[in-house]
Amino acid sequence: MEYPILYSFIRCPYAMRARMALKLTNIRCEIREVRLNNKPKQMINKSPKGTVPVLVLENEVIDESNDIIKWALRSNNVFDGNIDHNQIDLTNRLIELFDSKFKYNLDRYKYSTRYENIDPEIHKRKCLDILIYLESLISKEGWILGRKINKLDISILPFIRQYRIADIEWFDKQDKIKEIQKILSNFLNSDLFKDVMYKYDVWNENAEPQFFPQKKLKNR
Ligand SMILES: N[C@@H](CCC(=O)N[C@@H](CS)C(=O)NCC(=O)O)C(=O)O
Repeated sequence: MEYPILYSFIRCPYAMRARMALKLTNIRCEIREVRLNNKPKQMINKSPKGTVPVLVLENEVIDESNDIIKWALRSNNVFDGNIDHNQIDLTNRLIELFDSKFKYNLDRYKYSTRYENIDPEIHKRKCLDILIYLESLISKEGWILGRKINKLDISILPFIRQYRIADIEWFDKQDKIKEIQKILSNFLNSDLFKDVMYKYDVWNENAEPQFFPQKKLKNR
């Protein structure tokens, strides 16, 4: 197997964070763009739980986005030195907060018709409260906790992006999350984000392999 295989879906925030980690660590993959309503059997054979992203290695299948990030950083920890050691705990706690509480409320706000007896406005507000808390921790140096991009940025900005998309005009007017608006806007305009949002054809077993990242890499 020359390259790892990444099953991915362009708009999935978990797949986005995995693609960013692979891009930043300069790891090239064969990318298989999937649709969630038509998952390829090859993916399900490797990971029966049926979520993306899935990274298939020679002797291992990694099907949790946080584990893909961990694996990518093991070979090339590009974030080392980007934050103070005492911020590592905070980073992990914030990722956990977004993966659990923020995501829970985001789903009930954004996809409210999928749930019974809920008020999307309550969940919109709960997400905003989490963002106001995050705002109080922001470094004002460019990224969430410092001058350089970090695991926290790639892990949670895709979810904040989704929250914004649900009501862009409203989000952009919120004056208690001004730093988050700035960071998100820089993120959406970054080359990194553009590269990970490159539109690949949906994979099928007869198609020519497609590779991620698109651009030729320097070190591999
Ligand atoms: N905990 C998983 C969650 C991944 C996840 O839930 N991905 C969604 C797409 S954003 C998915 O594949 N859902 C399956 C489906 O909708 O059928 C991870 O971090 O990788």
